[in-house]
Amino acid sequence: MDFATRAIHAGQEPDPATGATIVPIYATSTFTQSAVGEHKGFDYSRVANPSRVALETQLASLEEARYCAAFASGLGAETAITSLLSAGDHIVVSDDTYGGTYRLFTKVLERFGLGSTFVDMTDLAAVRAAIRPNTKMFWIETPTNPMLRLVDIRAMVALKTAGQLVVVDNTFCTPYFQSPLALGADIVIHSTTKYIGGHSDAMGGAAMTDDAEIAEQLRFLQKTLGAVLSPFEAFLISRGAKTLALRMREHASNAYAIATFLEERDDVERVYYPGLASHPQHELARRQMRGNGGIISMTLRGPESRALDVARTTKLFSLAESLGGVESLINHPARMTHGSIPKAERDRRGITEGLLRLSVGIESAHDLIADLRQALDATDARTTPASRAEAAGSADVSDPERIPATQSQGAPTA
Ligand code: P1T
Repeated sequence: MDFATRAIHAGQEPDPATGATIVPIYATSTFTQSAVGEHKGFDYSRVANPSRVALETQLASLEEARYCAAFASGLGAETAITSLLSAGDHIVVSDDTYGGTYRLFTKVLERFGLGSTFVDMTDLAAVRAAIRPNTKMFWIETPTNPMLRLVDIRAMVALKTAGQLVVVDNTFCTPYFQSPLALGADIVIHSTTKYIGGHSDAMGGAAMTDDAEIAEQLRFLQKTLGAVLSPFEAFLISRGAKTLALRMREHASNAYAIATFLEERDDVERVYYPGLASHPQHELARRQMRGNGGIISMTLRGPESRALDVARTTKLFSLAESLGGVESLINHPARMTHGSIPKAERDRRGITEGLLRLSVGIESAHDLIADLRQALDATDARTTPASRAEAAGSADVSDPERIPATQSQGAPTA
């Protein structure tokens, strides 16, 4: 069956007790047993819950995986996957990852004796040089967050030897646009908070694999670490996932239109989007991905204050962390999503003060472009700092929809 059909039908059998067409929210922590050990396959919701199982079946089908385990967040899934390893093991990680992933690896796993080396995975020689005798895992984000660099999954799989696992974070592409397991990866991880849920109303994560032994270990870790998805969140994410195909097509076509618009502006120094011919790995994108997704980053000309001004001047693009919802978001990675990465590291990756990341929603592309145009024009790089401050200040008073300046200065929160 095709993707769009599986998205709606996989795991969604009518409820056996009532015939309810939509899988109910099984809001129960426990299940009554008829005798000790005699039950209908469920005994305690941390271990398994029918709403979660329905979602796991649906997501496994979308990723064309044999197994899926759902977690309370993307980081919950990451915690479980990295817990497959032991103290003394080593992970090679792509050096441009979500800031929270960087924080987990450097601030927590390191303390438990699980070392990691961050490396530019677009450079295979650098990856080879980073491999140690105790390397047990390659952790790949592709496209990377927020620089939209691509990692060649097949080439990475070719590097691995027995006993090593290749893990791919497929959050940005989703299974609609990229199939890491088919390219040889061992585990796919998702923040289902993003495109899979798709409506910015639920936190979740998932790990998929074709390997029965890994799946069994992940199930063990799911119930043992306890970062499980609630039945209500499972319902929301499952409902969102049913329209994943439709949404991804819209995200990608809107993003392409916006990336093209941005690339033509003199006051935008650089646009990062794998669908642009100017992207250094455009060929790899065409080979590895079936579409380019909805995330664009751009480096603006002018000082950091201009990027902050743009971020608070857009009206349809909400200034917020996260991505992948139907509504458009704008984010200043250096101060927000990637604030937990030290500045020197950020600068090395290109996460400068002038960088903005857009999560392009499924509103009208025409309206989104108009919104970006007015924000860029209002904060033109050629205006003086004084006139910018004046323009921003007066607009704050006159326009109730405008985000107050203080909100753009917040400490990294996620
Ligand atoms: O937020 P959570 O569901 O725990 O997912 C973590 C995560 C994992 N992988 C990728 C590629 C991600 O982008 C994220 C979360 N990212 C954001 C919140 C963000 O704004 O980039």
